[in-house]
Amino acid sequence: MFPELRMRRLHSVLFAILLLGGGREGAQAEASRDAWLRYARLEGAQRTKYESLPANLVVLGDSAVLRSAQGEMIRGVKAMTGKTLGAGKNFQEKAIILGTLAEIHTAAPELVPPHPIGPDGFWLLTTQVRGFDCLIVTSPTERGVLYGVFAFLSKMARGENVSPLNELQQPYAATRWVDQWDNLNGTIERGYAGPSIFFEKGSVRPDLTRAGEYARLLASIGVTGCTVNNVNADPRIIDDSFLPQLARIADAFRPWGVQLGVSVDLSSPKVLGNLDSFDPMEPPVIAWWRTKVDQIYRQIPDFGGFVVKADSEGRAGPSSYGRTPADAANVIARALKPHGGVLFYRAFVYDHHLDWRNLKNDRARAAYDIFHPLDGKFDDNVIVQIKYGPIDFQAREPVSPLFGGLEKTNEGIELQITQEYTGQQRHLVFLPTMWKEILDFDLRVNGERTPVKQLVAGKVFGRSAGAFVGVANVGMNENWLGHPLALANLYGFGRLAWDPNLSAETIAAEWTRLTFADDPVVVKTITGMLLASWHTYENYTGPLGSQTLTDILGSHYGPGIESSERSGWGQWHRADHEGIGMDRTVATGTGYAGQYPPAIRDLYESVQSTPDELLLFFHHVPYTYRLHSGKTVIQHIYDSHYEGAEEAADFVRQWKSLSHRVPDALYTDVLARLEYQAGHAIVWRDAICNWFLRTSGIPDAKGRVGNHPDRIEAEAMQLTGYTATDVTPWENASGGKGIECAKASCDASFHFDRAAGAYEMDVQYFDQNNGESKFRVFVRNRQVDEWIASDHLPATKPGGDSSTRRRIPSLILRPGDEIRIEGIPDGEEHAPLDYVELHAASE
Ligand code: GCV
Repeated sequence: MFPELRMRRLHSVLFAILLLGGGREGAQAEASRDAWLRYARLEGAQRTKYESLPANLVVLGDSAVLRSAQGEMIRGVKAMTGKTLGAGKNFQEKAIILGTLAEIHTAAPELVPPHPIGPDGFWLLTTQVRGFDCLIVTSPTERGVLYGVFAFLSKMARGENVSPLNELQQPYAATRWVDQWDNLNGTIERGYAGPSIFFEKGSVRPDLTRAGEYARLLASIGVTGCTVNNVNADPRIIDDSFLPQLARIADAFRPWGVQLGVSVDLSSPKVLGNLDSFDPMEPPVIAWWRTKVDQIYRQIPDFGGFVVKADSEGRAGPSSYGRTPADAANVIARALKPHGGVLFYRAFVYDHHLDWRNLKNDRARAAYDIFHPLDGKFDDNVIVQIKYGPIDFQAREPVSPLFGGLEKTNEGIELQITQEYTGQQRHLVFLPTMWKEILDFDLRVNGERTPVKQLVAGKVFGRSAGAFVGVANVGMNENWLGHPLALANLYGFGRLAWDPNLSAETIAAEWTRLTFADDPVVVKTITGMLLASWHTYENYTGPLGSQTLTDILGSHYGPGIESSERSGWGQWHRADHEGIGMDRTVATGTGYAGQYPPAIRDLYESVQSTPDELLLFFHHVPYTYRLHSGKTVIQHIYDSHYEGAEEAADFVRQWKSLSHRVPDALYTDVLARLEYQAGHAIVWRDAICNWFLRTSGIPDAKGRVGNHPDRIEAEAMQLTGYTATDVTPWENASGGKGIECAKASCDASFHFDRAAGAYEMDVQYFDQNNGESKFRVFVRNRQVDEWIASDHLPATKPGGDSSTRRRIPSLILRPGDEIRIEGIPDGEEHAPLDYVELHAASE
């Protein structure tokens, strides 16, 4: 190869690698493990605002948590203002004072909060004590003092006035936990940001730095506990030999007031304890749990408790012995009780071998059918942990009726921070917007106003506990969740658990300010993108409450419309040639609507009153059914998918307006992800629209579906070495086909036949994770681009998961020009191509 050509290729490969993800290391470093705790240096007037802040810090008491509070205050003030706080004397000079209410009261009895403060609540107060100006951060608990410090620093970082200050905050729900689905081998079920920060190769990691850093992040948003292992639990997690290792994680959490929890397998007494059974009512089993729990508390005195997934997706459960979830939960809860531990029993219990032919069968009914009759039978240190919807973290579901079905039982809501069904952190989806709708939904229990947030916080029925649980699945990636903007979901979860009355907009703006800067353009643009993103994703992935039309049998990522049908998993949408939707009415369907209190049952029972966005969750209707919007169902499907894809493309344009306003590496990282998302939104759009066009036989009134005049199918090109292959399911490739190369290299070419000019060319190809094919593009035999298909999409074959695009921004083309794509396969990936699309460059 000529040196000049080699250099050019090297440059273009480097560029390609940068775009495809190789450049993300630097970007992630910049996004930083500090996430929203960057404490960026304040400039000018912003800094002057805090000049009167006392220069000394007094800490009343000594404990690991108070030392964290002290260290955080020093770190934050120094980073933002440059000022190093000195150690002050107790109420003998102007100072910042940190301490519990009891300590403050001893030193200054006149300081009495305006209202009583509960545990974890805090009071921020600027006042004079013995003639000295003081800033007091206090709480009944040391953890609350730490939360107060974080709240104070957040105010500074967002440029809020902190003098005068008299603010009392109280968490809405007493229990605010995150769950991690980490396996002991270091992988994470439904984790999209690298390996576990806790485990590797069957043990706890020797270096738990990240676990400590995670606890700091959790504390900053008021999260009190973290369950570190998968709910599909490996029994070894509580094996005698493992407990000292767990104790190390608890040590890393403790300074931040985060309690350790673990998921346990109900068969543990049999598997670990060599008992004949794990029947929760058998005395040896009861004794086994008691001994095991006592042993745990000897090593981890502040252990938080267990999570149990049982009789669900193949997990062992009490049904094996004809026992109920309450029987199983109470036995373990009674072992935890003397130590103050909590048992989270998941209501995600269902039969995944349902007969799909029976139109009365309905997985959505399961949680209520099983748990409602047990109301009042659970001990008071059990929390029934309920997923927000009756199915499984879909982009749109009604709220679970079980929230209203437990009056004498503690309950908690399970939200999913990790984006399993919402784009797996490759798509931008800000989930607090959805969570707000769920939490604010008024279930009208007993005919009263009973929003979900009040029910799950235990406020409606005066329960002793209530909980918000978020499945986070952070990993070793520098920025914890993979997509830099996905951190807004972790932040948003904590903020809503603390105060579900905050608006999604407030949370988005707060997070943006803390993470990026106070530049109004940045805040407005990113906040706007975040707030739009859930609807955008819903628009291009699944219509009208029919659930995310993804591959439910595999990755849960790309389109897989029929994967949910004709199987026992019960995520049916029942689309056929005439119509779509599950009839869940009492009158003619599965009766699910009847699980809601009367006002809500009536809302969903009637097709007329069911809101459009949930129509297909509750009713089977013809494609020609007219929505409240005036559109037919089929036209809505077409329009919403085109709108969604356009909105995703617009995110790219919006982000580009921030070039030079956010750090370069971060800018590049997010841009590459948004460009990928815009391309994948088209894959989704086309798969769903084409499938419904073929199934319904009703054309798109706007003529778009199935018509792609700018597209040249790969299988229609002149092929040298390449052969056309069918893609399954057919709708996941344009024209149902792609091309693959079974040789060392192959060519696909065509002649340009449009007006001369500058064009943007999209090459749609398939990037599998079992090879790294190379592609080169030539125009008139001159190479114009090359790249390596080295992304790690969840796919080993051409299809909707692997389909991705390469955009070549500007090509000068003349009629008759030959455009040739050379594919060089690698491993199991046969340089697969789908199509090429050309748009005038100005479009
Ligand atoms: C941890 C869904 C997910 C599973 C998950 C399960 C659960 O089915 O796909 O990965 O298992 O929910 O919440 O238990």
